[in-house]
Amino acid sequence: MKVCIIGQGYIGLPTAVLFANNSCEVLGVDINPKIVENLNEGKLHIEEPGLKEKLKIAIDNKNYSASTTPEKSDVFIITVPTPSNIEDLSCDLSYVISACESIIPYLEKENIVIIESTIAPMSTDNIIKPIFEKAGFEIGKDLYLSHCPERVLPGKIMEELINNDRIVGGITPRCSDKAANVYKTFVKGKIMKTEAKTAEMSKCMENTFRDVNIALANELTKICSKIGVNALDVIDLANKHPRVNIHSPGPGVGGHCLAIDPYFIYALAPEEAKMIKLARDTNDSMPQFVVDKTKELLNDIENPKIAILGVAYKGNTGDTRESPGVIVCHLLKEEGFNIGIHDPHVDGENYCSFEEAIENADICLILSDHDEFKNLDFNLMNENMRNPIIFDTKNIVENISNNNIKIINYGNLS
Ligand code: SAJ
Repeated sequence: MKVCIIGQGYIGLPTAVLFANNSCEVLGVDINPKIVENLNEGKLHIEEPGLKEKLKIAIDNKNYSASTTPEKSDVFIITVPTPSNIEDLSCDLSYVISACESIIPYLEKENIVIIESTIAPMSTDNIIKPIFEKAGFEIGKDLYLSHCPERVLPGKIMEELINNDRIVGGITPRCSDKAANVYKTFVKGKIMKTEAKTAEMSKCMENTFRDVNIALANELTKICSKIGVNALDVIDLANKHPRVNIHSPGPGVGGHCLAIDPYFIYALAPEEAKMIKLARDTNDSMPQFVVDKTKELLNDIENPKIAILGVAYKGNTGDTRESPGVIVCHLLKEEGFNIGIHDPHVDGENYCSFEEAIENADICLILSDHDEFKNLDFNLMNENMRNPIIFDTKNIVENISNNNIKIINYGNLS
């Protein structure tokens, strides 16, 4: 089976590598020539455990190559980004539409087309299907179109792509059958067949569920901070109830999924999607909450320096998309604070080493749950910080005994 995967990012590349290492001939297509050149040399532009080794195997076995243009294939899979439109927060399908148009010259009867990108409910029926019909195909008869949302967690993509259950939403039942057969190549989880629109809504709702529950934990933190209750103890104790699972509060919600997908639903039914919108607003308010609390902790220190540890939205990755850490830095800079930013997973001219960040700092603000921050060098911090205070918004710092450092987290913030 020849598989052409349009978009070689966080999802497209790992998916391409898995097909290639399961006896398929795979062409990974990306519009960025630099990414294509690097991939053909086995060089990655994303960080994902296990991916580099598996890409090397695929290239060595000549089962994977990258290109800027598609080729004739049996299966076409679209894995391009779907941002939200700035004006009405609806789902911006422009990349998906141009990816669909780019494969039309290479499409043949009996081909299978799968959209993996997260898209708003009804997009496959109302927008994507007509693109292929206009090109002369009859969906379900001579071209098989489905929406099969990816559901994997960055950092665990290589195992989750194989083991997670998979939703396959066809335009017709035959489309679902065809797509299900494609995924059987490497998926060990259950493959659940449904309609395209149900698959779209399920995917958007999975991420909305998490966003709303994180908002509840963040709201709890704000309430507890106001009335002097330990929010982290409350969560710990409440979660001992067999049917309660309060999520973890933090500096906000980042990434390309939870912070965006709820708006796809909201934009379709703003009058009804009240809780969904409120949760988004609550989570978006967290960076400012962190800034306000940081200012309170700094009290009256003149010209304070703030050390920022972590800007990635997710622990142990260098992913800064929609990251609350980046927003906190931006807000602090806007207010004229002197900040030193360190993230062991992110490079760039705005970042410095841990030592430089903490040098003469008056507070150390932890905004990502990287493993490196679990056991910080307290001696070094004691010697080099002007005021040894840590504000741990991710509740990650361990080993608090034997030091003079004051550790503030969402459990003792009032
Ligand atoms: N976060 C909290 N509190 C929590 C959990 C997460 O504040 O209790 C924050 C994180 O710090 C981060 C953000 O939420 O800023 C999102 O992180 P995440 O790790 O939960 O999720 P993503 O965006 O990396 O991946 C999600 C996953 N969806 C679900 O868990 C329902 C993943 O399975 C999806 O494949 C992915 O979205 C996607 O592509 O849609």
